[in-house]
Amino acid sequence: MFNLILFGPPGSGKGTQSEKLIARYGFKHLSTGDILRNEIRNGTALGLEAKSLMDQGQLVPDAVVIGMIRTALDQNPDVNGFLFDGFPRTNAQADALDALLAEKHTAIGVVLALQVSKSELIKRLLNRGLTSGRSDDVNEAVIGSRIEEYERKTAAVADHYKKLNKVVYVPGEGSVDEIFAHLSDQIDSRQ
Ligand code: B4P
Repeated sequence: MFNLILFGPPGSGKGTQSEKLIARYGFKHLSTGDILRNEIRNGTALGLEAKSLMDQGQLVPDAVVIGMIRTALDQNPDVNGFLFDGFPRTNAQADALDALLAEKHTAIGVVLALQVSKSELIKRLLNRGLTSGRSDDVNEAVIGSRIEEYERKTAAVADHYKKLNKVVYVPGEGSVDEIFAHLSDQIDSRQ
């Protein structure tokens, strides 16, 4: 089993590249953002709680997303590997993920960290907001809060995995196919 984390700030291309990676490698895609948006669409209590936080650009509580990931891991016992997209976003989430994978006698193989400048992130998210219908993409102040949350709480997750020698930085600017080629090279060299 080979598990990877696609890591980076909001708008760095995690969702975009995940689609291509699951098509090529057959990973099971686990995007906490997608799971949360699905809960919102279905009008669940969890979705309602998440929506108000997401609309302000804040993170959803750790216990909520860790519970979601625990359920998803239990529901997929026979996959070749997981691609974690947008998770973990805090050190508490990273500790929980390591423990959940250890229970299943597996671990994170590599953390691929996309590097994109702040101005490019803002440009991409505002651009996506024109068509995505995502309320967290239309307002520059909310986009700013999401980037601040990343700097305050999520950037440290890279340090957690650096101590384990698992982080590889990949340029996140350029064409989608160029970036995909860099990511694929990293995966191919480990499988
Ligand atoms: P996510 O759904 O994870 O969304 P994201 O960070 O905004 O998006 P992503 O990085 O995947 O977007 P992409 O670059 O692909 O999170 C949304 C919210 O959910 C969070 O703010 C938080 O509230 C909550 N949440 C999620 N997970 C959580 C967790 N674990 N803990 C707590 N809260 C959590 O796409 C951006 C745009 O860039 C697209 O329009 C794309 O077309 C474009 N793009 C991509 N690559 C490009 C390229 N190479 N060149 C030009 N444009 C490109």
